[in-house]
Amino acid sequence: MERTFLMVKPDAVQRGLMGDIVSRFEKKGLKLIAMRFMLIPKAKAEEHYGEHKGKKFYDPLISYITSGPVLAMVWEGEDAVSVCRNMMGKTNPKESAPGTVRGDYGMQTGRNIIHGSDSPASAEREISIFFEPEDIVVYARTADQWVYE
Ligand code: D4T
Repeated sequence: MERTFLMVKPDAVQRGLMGDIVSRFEKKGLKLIAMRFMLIPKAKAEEHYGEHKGKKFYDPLISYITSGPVLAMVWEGEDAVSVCRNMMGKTNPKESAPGTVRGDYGMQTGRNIIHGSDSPASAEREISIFFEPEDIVVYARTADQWVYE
């Protein structure tokens, strides 16, 4: 099983979309193993988006992601990274397909609703920024026998 890091961004929290977004991943068959509603300290935001430092959208991105609470989560499932990326849609919500989170709710890249890890290695790095190992809830989910053959 693979793990991925997802985060409902401040715009989606303010717009009351948390429940819908969590529900989509839950209904898909992914398993929630950690969740934290939080304000991101600036240093953590800078660590998370370190690869974008120096780009023209970096400062607005850090302001945006620290502008209000976010819902940080870890989800587990077969190929969880790519499954979740497909459900999120393209980075620019104007180009995201209807039926995806960004395609259904977003209008601009700078307010694109949700973050999701882009590889298993990124997932591992991002999970360690937002969660301690003991925050991960290990449990058997009985419905898994109806999700996987
Ligand atoms: P995140 O990381 O938020 O899930 O987005 P993506 O993985 O889909 O896209 P990304 O890493 O290329 O961009 C990170 C973050 O920066 C914002 N952004 C990006 C922006 O404001 N302007 C831009 O031109 C780009 C490329 C949106 C997402």
